[in-house]
Amino acid sequence: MAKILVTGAAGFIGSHTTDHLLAEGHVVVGVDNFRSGHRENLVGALRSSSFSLHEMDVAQPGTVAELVGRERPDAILHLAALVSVQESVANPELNYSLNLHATHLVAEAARRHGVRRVVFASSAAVYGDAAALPIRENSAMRPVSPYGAAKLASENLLLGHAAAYGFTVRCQRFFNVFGPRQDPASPYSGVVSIFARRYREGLPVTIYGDGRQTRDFIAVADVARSNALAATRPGLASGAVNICTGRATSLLELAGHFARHYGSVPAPRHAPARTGDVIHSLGDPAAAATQLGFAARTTVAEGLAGLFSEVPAAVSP
Ligand code: UD2
Repeated sequence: MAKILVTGAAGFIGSHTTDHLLAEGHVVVGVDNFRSGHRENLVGALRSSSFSLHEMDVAQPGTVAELVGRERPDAILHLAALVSVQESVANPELNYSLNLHATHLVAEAARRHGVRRVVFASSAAVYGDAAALPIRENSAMRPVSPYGAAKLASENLLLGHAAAYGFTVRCQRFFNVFGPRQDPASPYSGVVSIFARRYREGLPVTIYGDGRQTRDFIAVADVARSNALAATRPGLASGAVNICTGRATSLLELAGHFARHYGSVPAPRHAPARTGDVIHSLGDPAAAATQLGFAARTTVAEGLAGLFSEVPAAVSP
């Protein structure tokens, strides 16, 4: 069993990953500053004697390095981030602090204290507008936002460090992750979390554009499993893989799943397409299968059914 330091442990992906690692019997050292994470996401983990939680900001020099020196983890799973593409456009400086400078501090902590492996939360945003689908890892990388640029720069920073100082880096290029605990609070939250809240409240959703745009939606339980594999699977070389399903779902199909479950909710409204919105995003999952032994198991319908069972379907009459 391994000891894994997870940054962003109280976040959406971080808390599911923490739960998964604990269930597999690993020891987890969690780090979060609760900027976008929530302590409630860790209620299960906090009951485990194999889990400790440290409130700190990974973007503050010295903090992670000091903790890594004390805890000596086998691997670091660096998931702490500014998660909104739109927020990165509005505040590029904060984006580079959280999504690039913090990565440099994590890489340095790994180097100084001899951590053998770093797993990084990268994104399909490194590709930008892909010319051809499905997107493969050797597709052109042309980020179209400060968010995508910082994720790509972080990948390169980590890969350079890993090669120079002899540790392994695994970059996980997440596609559209959805599931329980995804926070719908911001207008830029993930579309599934926004739809879930609106349908639950009996309110119409807004579809930007004609709704024919497609995404590769992957359930957070699958993403957590892929992170555990990247952190603990023996013998991995450094590299980057898509974490996706290889299946496309349009926004109209997505709304259809909700409408079938919630019945009498008003039909979606349409609004102009968002500036910079990618029309089609679909990943090729083959490299993750070869390198990590990972394949997503949950379909969109199954993942949504899990979400629906968490919340009452009844809407006020
Ligand atoms: C996702 C990731 C982002 C980045 C990117 C990579 C989320 C939240 N964001 O951005 O971090 O990795 O992929 O390219 O997972 N939409 C509506 N109505 C709504 C909200 C959204 O129609 O109320 C549309 C939106 O215009 C887009 C699609 O739904 O066409 C997905 O939007 P999103 O914000 O969930 O995710 P995306 O693909 O922009």
